[in-house]
Amino acid sequence: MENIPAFCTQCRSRCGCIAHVEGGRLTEIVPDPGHPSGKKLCPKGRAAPELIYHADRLTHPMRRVSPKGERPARWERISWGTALDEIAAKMGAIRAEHGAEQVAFSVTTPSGTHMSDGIAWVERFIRGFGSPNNIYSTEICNWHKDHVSRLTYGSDTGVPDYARSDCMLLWGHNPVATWLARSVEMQAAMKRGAKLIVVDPRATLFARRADCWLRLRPGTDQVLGLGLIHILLRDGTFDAGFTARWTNAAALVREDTGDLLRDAAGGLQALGADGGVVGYDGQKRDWRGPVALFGAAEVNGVRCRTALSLLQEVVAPHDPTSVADETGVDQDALEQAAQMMSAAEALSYCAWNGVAQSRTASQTERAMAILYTLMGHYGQPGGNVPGAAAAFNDISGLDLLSDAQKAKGVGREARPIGPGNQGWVTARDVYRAALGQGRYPVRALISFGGNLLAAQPDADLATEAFKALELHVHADFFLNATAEWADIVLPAATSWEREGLRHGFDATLEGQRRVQLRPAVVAPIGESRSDVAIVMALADRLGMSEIMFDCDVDKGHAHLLANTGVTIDALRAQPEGVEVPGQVRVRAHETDGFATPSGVIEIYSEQIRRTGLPPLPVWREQDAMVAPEGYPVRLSSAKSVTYCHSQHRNIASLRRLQPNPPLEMAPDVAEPRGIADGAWVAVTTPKGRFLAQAKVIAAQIPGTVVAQHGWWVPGSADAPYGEADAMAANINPAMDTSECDPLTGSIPLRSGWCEVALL
Ligand SMILES: Nc1nc2c(c(=O)[nH]1)N[C@H]1C(S)=C(S)[C@@H](COP(=O)(O)OP(=O)(O)OC[C@H]3O[C@@H](n4cnc5c(=O)[nH]c(N)nc54)[C@H](O)[C@@H]3O)O[C@H]1N2
Ligand SMILES: Nc1nc2c(c(=O)[nH]1)N[C@H]1C(S)=C(S)[C@@H](COP(=O)(O)OP(=O)(O)OC[C@H]3O[C@@H](n4cnc5c(=O)[nH]c(N)nc54)[C@H](O)[C@@H]3O)O[C@H]1N2
Ligand code: SF4
Ligand SMILES: [Mo]
Repeated sequence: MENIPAFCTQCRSRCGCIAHVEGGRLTEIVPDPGHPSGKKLCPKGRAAPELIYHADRLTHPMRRVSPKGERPARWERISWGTALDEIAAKMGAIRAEHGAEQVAFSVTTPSGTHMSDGIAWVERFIRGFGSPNNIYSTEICNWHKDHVSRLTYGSDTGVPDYARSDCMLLWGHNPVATWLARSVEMQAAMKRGAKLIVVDPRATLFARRADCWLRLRPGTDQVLGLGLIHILLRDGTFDAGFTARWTNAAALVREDTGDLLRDAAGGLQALGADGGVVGYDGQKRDWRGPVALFGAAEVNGVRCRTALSLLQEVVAPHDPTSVADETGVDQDALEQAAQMMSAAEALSYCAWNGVAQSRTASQTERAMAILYTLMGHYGQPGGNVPGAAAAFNDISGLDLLSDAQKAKGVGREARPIGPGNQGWVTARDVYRAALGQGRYPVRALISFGGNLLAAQPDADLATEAFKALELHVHADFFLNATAEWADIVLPAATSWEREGLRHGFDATLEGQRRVQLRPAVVAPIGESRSDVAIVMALADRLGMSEIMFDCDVDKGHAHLLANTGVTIDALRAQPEGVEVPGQVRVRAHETDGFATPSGVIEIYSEQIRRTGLPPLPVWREQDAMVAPEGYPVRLSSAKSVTYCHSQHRNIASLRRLQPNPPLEMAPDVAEPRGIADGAWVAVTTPKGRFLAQAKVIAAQIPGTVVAQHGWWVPGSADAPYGEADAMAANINPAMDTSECDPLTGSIPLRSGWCEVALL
């Protein structure tokens, strides 16, 4: 038996492991406790052999020979040469005749699939080809925490330094199910005595163990954030020193224009402690004199107020009583959470999907970032620390996509500082363009995994769009619901069947020093090929070889590592990975400032204001959640440890753990409707309907149900739906997309309304 050091790429945790291989077959994976994220493995990671050797794996390229939409689709086997020649020829022709933007792409999420360490190459190919249209789910996944956060901090929310935290805030994120290595670190911190605050409508494991659980109604997080800021400002329990020095809180805002007041050289101007005006010294990274955080001044006849005074006005309506009314959070718990945060020596936080899927996701992210800023722990030991352990060169090719091409991205005109800047677009914008409702028609869709029909709403629009496409290609391990519509499907190799490079394992700051070149542990099944091999073969045919490092993966990786002192040969010699010299820098702002346009944390955001949106996270009347007539129950969703999105229902060991789609129900929803645990129910929204099996949970916030997305396979033996209506349990057709977050395009997958009835 061979023991091969590896890591699992199946989810965001990226757990270090040892692969046991016998006679060329993977038999099992076991934890590698010496690895920074290797202490535990979950059931779906351990199911790797079942995934690799699954009877339904795609093993050769195929062309659909039945009409689009006919089910089951009929296929003929084709050679890789034929498939690649045909795809490249069509892509090249569309680019030459109409422009690269008319070829759209979709890439499955690197946070919940093996795309995790293929993504840089696939994106390099897409951007190098010149298309600004890549459906990437980022606006409902990570864009808020990783990019909206930049509008405030100048960088992402950073890595929570749990090893040194004494208080952890976990907000709309459930690492027990979705990020095992992070969950392990948090539990270790709790054992050490660190306090925990959880913001979640559901009684997750961490919510039940928390020192303070803010059990809120789905979709009301922004109000909660503003309420916590209200208390800090009311009591003066924020970090006034950090806030004054490192943010634009004291900066004056002109009442006439809403711009920040600037001196002739464009420098910020703050309210001085003596009531005058104080300039900013960009060299020293400090104000030229003592500043006041609250107050007003008249400067050359213009009335100005400090940014923090304006924030105080924004949070004024959100006193604890009204926050409790809107969010359902207990008032004492709210006060307790504010008190715990202010008392913390080292406060870290993390937030994810629970706050990223609503019409107000961006301003929610802003409220959380401002709250955290006011506490003064960003970049501090035990707080959230941005940056990597070494300077890695980016090979994902953002530099290859010109501004002119980016400007052509679908939806870019509506959201100028949204994900379109990276060439990431929403599914529905692409569908509409394919149907001729955009600035130009999208003629082709090339997908690297993903399951648009199951993981995204608007399936009807999607299938109309698919019918209109001139070329539709899908590379995957399996023929999923979306792949059935493709003209050509390509068999993709799993990460166990190919090499993969990961730099930084970010459950801890120390783990960020680990770089690992994971070897292929087994040979590819059938004729399957890695996504990287597929894009290289297409790049070669499209004359893009030079920009793809001569289609030589090692050359690209050598460039990625060029500044780190680590070589590819060293990585090959040590498959368990090597540590790069250097550490993640704490308090980097003390020497470098923050990477915002002003160099300080931007509580007042001129970048957002320039797009016509509020520069402070004001909760507007139209943001309030109002139940549509006849749909009184709040509807959200959450993930389980068993599955990733629409995957894994075909893995027998996992399906046994969770045979049916659950609907977690608060007792006050279940009881009056006569719904008992285990009953099958229909959930109806103004948009559609889905089926699920009731799970009544005593501690869940009243008035709320929480579903699980990703079901699109025939029901198990006791399910009231079968082969013919396999999509009956899919929640996304019932999700409304008519309104979206104006900055990012996020949609209200967590803040819907429904009615529930016994089947
Ligand atoms: N097992 C597994 N792991 C995964 C994935 C997977 O599909 N399965 N997917 C990966 C990907 S792509 C991602 S993005 C991450 C996501 O990781 P998480 O963010 O942890 O994912 P979720 O469980 O969807 O949502 C987190 C929590 O939000 C809560 N929640 C629901 N509505 C609200 C709300 O309105 N407000 C608040 N505050 N909380 C709310 C849910 O109850 C849930 O506990 O997981 C990654 N890891
Ligand atoms: N209602 C609701 N909808 C949601 C969410 C929610 O919480 N609620 N979560 C959203 C989130 S956070 C995300 S990220 C999206 C995810 O949405 P998708 O990215 O569409 O993810 P999946 O549905 O899991 O589809 C993954 C497909 O890619 C294939 N695959 C896996 N790895 C690879 C690989 O390395 N290469 C190739 N070529 N194929 C591969 C799998 O076999 C599978 O068929 O869903 C979103 N949809
Ligand atoms: S938590 Fe499970 S699926 Fe995710 S990386 Fe670890 S073993 Fe793999
Ligand atoms: Mo995601």
